[in-house]
Amino acid sequence: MIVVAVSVLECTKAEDYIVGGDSIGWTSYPPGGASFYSNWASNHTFKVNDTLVFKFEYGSHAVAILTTNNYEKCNGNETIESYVIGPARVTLNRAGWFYFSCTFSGHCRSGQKLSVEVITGNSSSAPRKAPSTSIPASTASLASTSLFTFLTTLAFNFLFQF
Ligand SMILES: *[C@@H]1O[C@H](CO)[C@@H](O)[C@H](O)[C@H]1NC(C)=O
Ligand SMILES: *[C@@H]1O[C@H](CO)[C@@H](O)[C@H](O)[C@H]1NC(C)=O
Ligand SMILES: *[C@@H]1O[C@H](CO)[C@@H](O)[C@H](O)[C@H]1NC(C)=O
Ligand SMILES: *[C@@H]1O[C@H](CO)[C@@H](O)[C@H](O)[C@H]1NC(C)=O
Ligand SMILES: [Cu+2]
Repeated sequence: MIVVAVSVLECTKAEDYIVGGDSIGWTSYPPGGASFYSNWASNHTFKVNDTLVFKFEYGSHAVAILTTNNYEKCNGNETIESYVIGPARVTLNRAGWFYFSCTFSGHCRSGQKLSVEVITGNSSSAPRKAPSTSIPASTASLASTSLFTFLTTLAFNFLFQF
C-alpha cells in the first residue's frame, strides 16, 4: 500500500526529459533520420509542466518552436520561440502539440525535428506509461510480500499474547 502511494506521486510530478537521450541529444543526422525523434517521443508520455532538455553546443545547433505548417515545411524562418544556448530547457506549459526543429540550415531536413503531444497531467486523465523512475513490479511485489509477512507475524504475535 505504501509502494502504491509512492508510484502515484511519481506519476503526477513534473519530469525532465533529455531529448534524444543523454548520449545522442539534439543533433542533425540522428541515427535512422527523422524517425529517431518520433520514436524517442513515442517512448514517453509528456504532461503539462514537464521539461524538455535539448542538449547541444552553442553555435552548432539551436532549437525553435514552430507552427505545424512551418514544422512540416522545415521553415525555420518564422519561429514562435527560439533558444540558441544549449542545453535549452523548454517547459511544456500547456496541453496539446509542440513542434520543434533546429533552425540551422538543412538540419531540420536531415531529421533534427521533434513533435510532442502534451497531456493534462492530472491523475484522473488518460492512462500513461510508468515513468522510468517508478519502482519495478518485482520490487513492488517483493515489498508487498514482506508487508504481508510482517502483518501475518504481527497477527500471530497478537494471538499468542492473549
Ligand atoms: C525506445 O524504446 C525502445 C525500447 O525500450 C528502445 O529500444 C529504443 O532505443 C527507444 N528509442 C529511442 C529513440 O529512445
Ligand atoms: C504548471 O505550473 C504552473 C506554474 O508553476 C502552475 O500554476 C500550474 O498549476 C501547473 N499546471 C499543472 C497542470 O500542473
Ligand atoms: C527562409 O529565408 C531564407 C533567407 O531569407 C530564404 O532563402 C528561404 O527561402 C526561406 N525559407 C522559406 C521556407 O521560406
Ligand atoms: C483533470 O482532468 C479532468 C478530466 O480529464 C479535467 O476535466 C480537468 O480539467 C483536469 N484538471 C486540470 C487541473 O487540468
Ligand atoms: Cu542543428
